[in-house]
Amino acid sequence: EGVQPQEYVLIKMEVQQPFPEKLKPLEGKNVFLAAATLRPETMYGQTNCWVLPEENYGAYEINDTDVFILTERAALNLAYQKLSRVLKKPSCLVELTGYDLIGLPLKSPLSFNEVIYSLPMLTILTNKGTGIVTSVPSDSPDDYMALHDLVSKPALRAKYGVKDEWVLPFKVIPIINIPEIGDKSAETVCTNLQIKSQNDKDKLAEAKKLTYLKGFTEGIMLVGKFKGKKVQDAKPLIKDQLVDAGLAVLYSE
Ligand code: A2H
Repeated sequence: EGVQPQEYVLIKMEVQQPFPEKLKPLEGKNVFLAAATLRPETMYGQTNCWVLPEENYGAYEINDTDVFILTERAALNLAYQKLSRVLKKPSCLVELTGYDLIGLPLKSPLSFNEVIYSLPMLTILTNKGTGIVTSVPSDSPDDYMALHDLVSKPALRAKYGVKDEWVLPFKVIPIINIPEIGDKSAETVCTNLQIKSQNDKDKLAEAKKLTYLKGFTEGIMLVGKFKGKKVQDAKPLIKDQLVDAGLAVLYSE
């Protein structure tokens, strides 16, 4: 962990009805997978959500109406940031694992895809964020490769019970232009570097170096309310818009 606190935007990805058996006790509440992101301006391009199959998650009461699914570690931090029904105390309604979350249909703020599914990602770190990550394969090399793995490997889909219709057709949505790289920077850089899978750590680190700084300093929004604006100018505006509309909350750790 760094010296400076990291501020994440938690995107409220709403679980759609009907709830599966495990989530039935939550019937009547607004239930969200709470994805931690540093890039709220990319939410237009969400194609799915990521969970870690072997991780423990819980459904925590945030207030009288909202329930967030995330790790216990994150729930405890949230409780100290006034994001718990009981002050400083996480209130868990249902204990879950990542496996329970695979295949959940979600409605996520700003996403052009109206329904997206929760899918397995094997590189999620358990010691940061919420353990839930939203997937934007146009602009995140990690997301692009994890999705590419599921699309190109039927055996991987079978292993985690991922239905074909949750990942296919695989469509990367252009949302940001980066000069000299293009409109789908993550896909372009992963292809150019011939990255083989989500586990190709060194090459993925290189891909991220090539895209992130440039995306932030030179990227231009291709879509949404701030189309034509620079990413660095649009980002705080989109963050505020999401928070003000109750579609996201801020969280530090
Ligand atoms: B970002 P930092 Cl388009 N394990 O959101 C692994 N990755 C995690 C995580 C976890 N526990 N929690 C969050 N993340 C991801 C969008 C995005 C992100 C784009 C481009 C870059 C990018 C869509 N995925 O992150 O280590 C989340 O993915 C670049 C760093 O705390 C979150 O933002 O700095 C970011 O990593 C947080 O990473």
